Amino acid sequence: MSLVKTLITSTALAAAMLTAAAPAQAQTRIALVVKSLGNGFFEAAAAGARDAAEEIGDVEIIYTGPTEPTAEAQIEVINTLIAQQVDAIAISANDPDALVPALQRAMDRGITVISWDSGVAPEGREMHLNPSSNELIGDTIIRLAADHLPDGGEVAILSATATATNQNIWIEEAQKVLPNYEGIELVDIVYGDDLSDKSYREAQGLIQSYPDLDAIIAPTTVGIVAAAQAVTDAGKIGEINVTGLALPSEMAGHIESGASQSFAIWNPIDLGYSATYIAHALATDAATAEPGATIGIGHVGEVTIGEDGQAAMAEPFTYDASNIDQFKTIF
Ligand code: RAM
Repeated sequence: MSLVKTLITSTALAAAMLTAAAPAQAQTRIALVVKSLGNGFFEAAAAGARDAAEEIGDVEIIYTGPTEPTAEAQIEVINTLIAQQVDAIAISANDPDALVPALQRAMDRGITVISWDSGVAPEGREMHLNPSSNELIGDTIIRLAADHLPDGGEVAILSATATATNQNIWIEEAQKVLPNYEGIELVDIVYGDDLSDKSYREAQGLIQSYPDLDAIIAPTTVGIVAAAQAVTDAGKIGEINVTGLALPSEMAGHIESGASQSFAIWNPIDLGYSATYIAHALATDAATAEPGATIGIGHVGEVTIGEDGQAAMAEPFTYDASNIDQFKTIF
């Protein structure tokens, strides 16, 4: 690109020749497939994807996903995208294995497939982009609860779907580090399926089943808001701290009320932006998804693919009453 620019500015003749010789650049159609539509986290990621598309130029973003977060519904979406002959599919998966046959069909037809946020098993994608290190996220969600329980206490996890790759890995990592947090007891893990009403009912169930519960940890932006509302409605603010992963825009009120002391998240806009840069680089053969390959991701920098076919972005950032106002208008 910069070489082309230099030539163009060097002489008018070269510019004319270049213009005449350059073939029309084909548009790259990248489908950003999310777990479900209507989730603010994915809408923020889609905004990042559109930013990337605008910067790269000649990229069309097809933001799509099912209304409910199930693998079956995502398979239908994938089949439609195969029929539309998109150039790339960048998916946040509702199940690591169930999507593999459909995504393999896509790859057989020359479609670039990557997963981001919530991964697909290696045979169903070219690479996976993690928002951060899984170990770090697992440790962070326990630490957020433990920070406010100096004498220990009972905590329960309210997750997304039982098959979500990302939440399941984070919970596994959280359980590994639990012994490092003296006195913190994990009493239950329940699933709200990233649906507000089901998450609310599951949080109510936890509140009723565990009268001494000290914290609900929801590693999902949908679950955490529902849990904070359930704690508020049960009159348990100050008794049960709701924490986990959330969007500042969706949790500002619950930080203000005290239903949540703090929570963490990475930048979802940057995540969608980066997934788009990677999908574009692979779809246009500007990069290959091999271990050790480094792929440029615009203003975010670059990522290097590890031996396991995965790359990771930034550390999660913690939000609380001291900084939420700065971020609640961004995502
Ligand atoms: C929800 C989704 C998403 C997850 C975030 C933290 O929006 O489950 O996959 O990364 O929460």
